[in-house]
Amino acid sequence: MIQNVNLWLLTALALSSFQSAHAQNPFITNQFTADPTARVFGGRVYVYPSHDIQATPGHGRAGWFVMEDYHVFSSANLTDWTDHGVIVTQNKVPWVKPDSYAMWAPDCVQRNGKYYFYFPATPQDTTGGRGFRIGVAVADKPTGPFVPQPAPIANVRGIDPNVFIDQDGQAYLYWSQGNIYGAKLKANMLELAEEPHTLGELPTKGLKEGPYVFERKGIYYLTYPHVANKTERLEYATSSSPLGPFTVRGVMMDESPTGCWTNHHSLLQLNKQWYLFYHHNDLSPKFDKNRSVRIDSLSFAADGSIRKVTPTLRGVGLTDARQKIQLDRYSRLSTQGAAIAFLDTANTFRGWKTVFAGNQGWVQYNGVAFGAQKLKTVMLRGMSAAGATLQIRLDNAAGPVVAEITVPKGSAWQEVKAPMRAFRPGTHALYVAPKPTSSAAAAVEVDWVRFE
Ligand code: FUB
Repeated sequence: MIQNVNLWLLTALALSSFQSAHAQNPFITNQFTADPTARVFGGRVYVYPSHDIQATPGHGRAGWFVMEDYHVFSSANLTDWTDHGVIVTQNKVPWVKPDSYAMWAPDCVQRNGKYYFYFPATPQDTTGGRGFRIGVAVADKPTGPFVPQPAPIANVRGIDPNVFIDQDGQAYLYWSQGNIYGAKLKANMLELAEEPHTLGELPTKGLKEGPYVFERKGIYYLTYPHVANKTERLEYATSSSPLGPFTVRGVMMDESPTGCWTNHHSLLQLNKQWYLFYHHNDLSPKFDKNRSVRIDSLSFAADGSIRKVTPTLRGVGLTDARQKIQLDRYSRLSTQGAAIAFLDTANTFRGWKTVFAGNQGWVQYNGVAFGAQKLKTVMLRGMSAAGATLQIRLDNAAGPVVAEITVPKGSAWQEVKAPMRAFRPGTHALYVAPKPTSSAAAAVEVDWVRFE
């Protein structure tokens, strides 16, 4: 089915500069990112993730999470993302142990024109006990500069801060440390207004962490990763009040089929569509502590229950036909004759390719915006040892062939072009497959396709 698109996305796409095309999952590919908290400030989406890095001698613990700073990313359309750079770093927070590399999952909220960034870290001063504390940094803009408070929040020990501001203006801080805790915040957003509550109606077996609370139609949703079996899955509970009592409702996202041990999420509603931001280890399949953030659409049933989200590579939003369309972030892929591989296994940040092995393979990529202005040419980056011709159809296997494009014989990547046979305005899926031949089609690899 063609990607669900709303008018807002179409407008935003039309207005955007199309400088980059990262609508697909993962949507940040210039670094490892995890634990995404997404917020809308002034009509723009901001994502505050953790920033995983690799341990090097003397910098972080090998085989574990290594995080020294936070970046913030923003987008007007969930398709084109801007990295605004580092906003908080472990060496510049007065209370944080500078070589702890433990800047775990953060959150950021806006209140009275100020932006409050909440983050967990290891303190220098452990006289009150070992373990994580939670601090705040304050800015006038969502991208900073953020000024860290001199000390962590009193009476809070743990990780994964999340702040919810109710419609009556009361703000609540949630966090985890074995259990999930919550407490009212003072109006200054920097101190607890009461003793922490343990949100005790949640599962007692298996780790719970990463709370994210929101309200919809008078129902308060407490969502959290929980290890019910082997790895974390995303679950939720509901209540008629922000601090419970909560009733466990079910699973929003199953355990990762590929074994990424953590998951961590946030939810966002934008122009009537809900989205789930979460993470997976796409760019580091062999080491699940180098993660990457993803987005997929989410919906509610009439009774307020959350429909389970199936993770996709395609993600959300439209892809402009004039941008490089990464078919490897597919909507559908044939079970035989087509596969996805890294372009360069030594540098996964270079992305993926689609590998067609014969006549049976095909790939479908939904939500390509062709616009109204006629496009005449298809460009493709491909490689084929024996040479091969691909057919590009619109919508599905039965759709019209809009181009046939030949990748000449060769052992290097080539950018080839072909005329478009037909132009259909609007939004379509692309369906790409080797041109049927009487003998087995030669293998061909595709990095991207675009139109001009
Ligand atoms: O990113 C470090 C930790 O992994 C987070 O704080 C947890 O929620 C889990 O995602």
